[in-house]
Amino acid sequence: MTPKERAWRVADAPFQPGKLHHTETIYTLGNGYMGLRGTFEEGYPGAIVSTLVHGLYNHPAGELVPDLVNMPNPLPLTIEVDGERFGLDKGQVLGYARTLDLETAILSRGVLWRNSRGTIVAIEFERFTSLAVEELIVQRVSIRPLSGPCSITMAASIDGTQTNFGVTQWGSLTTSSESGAGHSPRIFADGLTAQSQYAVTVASTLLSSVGLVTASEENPLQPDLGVTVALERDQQAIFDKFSAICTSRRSDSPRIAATQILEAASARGFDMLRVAHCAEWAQYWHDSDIQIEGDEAAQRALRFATYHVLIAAPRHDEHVSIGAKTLSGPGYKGHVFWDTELFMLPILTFTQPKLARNLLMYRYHNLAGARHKAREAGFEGAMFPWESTDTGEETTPRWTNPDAEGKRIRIWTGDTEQHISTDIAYAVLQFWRWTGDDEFFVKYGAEIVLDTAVFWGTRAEYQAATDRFELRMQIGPDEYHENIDNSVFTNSMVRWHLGQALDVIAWLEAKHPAAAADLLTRLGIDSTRQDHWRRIIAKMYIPRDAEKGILEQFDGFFNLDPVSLAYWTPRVANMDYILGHEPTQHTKVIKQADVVMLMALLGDDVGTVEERRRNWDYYYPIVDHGSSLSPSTHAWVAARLGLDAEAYDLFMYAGSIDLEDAKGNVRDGIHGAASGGLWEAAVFGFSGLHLTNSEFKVDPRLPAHWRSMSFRIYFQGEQRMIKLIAGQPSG
Ligand code: IFM
Repeated sequence: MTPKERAWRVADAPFQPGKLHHTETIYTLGNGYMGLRGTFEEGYPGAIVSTLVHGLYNHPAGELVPDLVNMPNPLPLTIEVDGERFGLDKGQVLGYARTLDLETAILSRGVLWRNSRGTIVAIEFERFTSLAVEELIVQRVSIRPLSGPCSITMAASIDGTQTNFGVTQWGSLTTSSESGAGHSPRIFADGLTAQSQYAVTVASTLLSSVGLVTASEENPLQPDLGVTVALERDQQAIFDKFSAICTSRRSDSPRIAATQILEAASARGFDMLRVAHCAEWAQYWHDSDIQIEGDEAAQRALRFATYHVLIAAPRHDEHVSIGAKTLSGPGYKGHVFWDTELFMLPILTFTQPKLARNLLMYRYHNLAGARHKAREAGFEGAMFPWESTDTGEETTPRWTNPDAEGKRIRIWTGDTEQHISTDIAYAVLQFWRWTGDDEFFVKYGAEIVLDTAVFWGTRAEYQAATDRFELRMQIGPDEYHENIDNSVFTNSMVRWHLGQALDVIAWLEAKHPAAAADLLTRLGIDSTRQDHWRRIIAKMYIPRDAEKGILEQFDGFFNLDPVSLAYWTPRVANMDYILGHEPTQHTKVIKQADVVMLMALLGDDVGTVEERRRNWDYYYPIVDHGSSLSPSTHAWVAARLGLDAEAYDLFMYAGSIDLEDAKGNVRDGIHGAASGGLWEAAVFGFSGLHLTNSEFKVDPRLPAHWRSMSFRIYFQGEQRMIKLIAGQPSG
């Protein structure tokens, strides 16, 4: 590979079955509408096949929570060479190379395969989920006999038997085929989800450069399009499969919509579809790429991370959001967490503001669910769910699935990990300040910021004995400690949030008095409530050891049992797995950036560099990085504290979580927050991008061997280029 190719490509050769699930995840394709896991066209034993569409949830009977529906699989291509079925677990694989080109979002694979009779063929696969036509999947296979003439049978099918690990989502699912004059035959799977009642059509057509394609419905729920051809040695046969996935979330008749997409795709043909797709990707990269000179590995990791946020970001739909595992696998059932707003959103706010707005609108449209959750818990305002789907209601499961001994663990995050309401407000304010999108803010954003403030105003508890406000029964970012009192992170963020809310009111009243009056009346924010917020701000309790100048992560944290992480080394398993869920709660080991997360978000507001450094010195040695959200945040803060070596190591660690499967769990899907977090570590950490009163500034701390780092951002509607050159100070 050339240096350019190395910086843009993720590849594997030879085939390693042990890495099957890892590579399925990292080779996921997507276009902000659907995610198509990188499984093989011909299948492989044990493969985790997954085709997910944003917003298409269903809550199956007997399951704890809703899940993203695993669609009928549109990928299958069965190839027979002289009657023998091709597969990487069959015959002899003489050559294999697979490449995801991040620049064009095209996955390709070349295989040299010999069947048991000695016939050798070269097979080339290519596929993409079109960025120009979101519902469209494009596949091409070319086959060339190398050892002599042979017969090839190609069958392109839709697998309607696909489930979510054995759980079916369909109330009804039927398959059919259509062979009409003037078009190549088509096959269909039409389904209606059992609980959520979404209608779905998956449709495919197959174009062959040789032979006549016919449809068959011989296999129940697996219709196929087949063609058998006799090829001379070196004669190439090309098969193009186009598939469309349409749902009633977008069209009244998904079947008609899918048919029209296939007709249009067949008329344009593979090459034109590819050109249109690549043109859209070129624009994506023009806006969102970070270029690093002097570090190929970091460059590739950043592009890989950026790619995975971009393929997951909804482009034309403001009623859906990105789940923690994007659309790349079954993890967390497609549920949306704070990962989106605090980790994945910034890259979009700064480089693709229209897409960031879509994601924030998802929260706006789901305010009803947040208000419902607050009311149910006895509060006012809006308390966003810890895990969210298409309804906006809380969808965190209350229990884990039973283990081998039938034991279940209570999951508390849906009840008490409440900081998400402030995290969302933080993201709205960040978006507004950087984009200057007053129209969004006045109409939608302010309502999110203010109604979540209303919630906190009723949630904060006044303790007369100490004359202070407290927040009890919380889970901070460090989920190893549940239902604790006075999380420094949460209390500090809430204090900050209420202060911002008061500023927002003042701004609205000055600039948009009519809108202000309407909003404040609707949300019941009168002067008494505002005075109450001022009291909370003045008297919010923030636990700290004043003598040592260190924040105490929550009440009683300093008295917990110390644990030496060095003792438990080398270690891939998380500490709560090693020590046990309950015992870990009594230790001073933390799951992820917590006080450090606060320092990332609020920077100087948390203290001087020296004060923050003291906190870093205390918390860094006890962090387990048991969550993929942790290393990138640490890298960001380390860079700001001038800890250059740590910053770079943590940055590369964050970059390896998915690319190298550093935590051994990528089979479940991409860690979307680790991807977005890598961009944050580069931009907020290494470049030091920050806002001053009316402009932005950088304060670079580039890793010593980086010659330069360049990127574009949108600031107040205008695209700006930032180029940082090693050794050159810039302010
Ligand atoms: O949101 C995170 C949380 O911070 C740590 N556990 C996993 C969640 C989803 O990524």
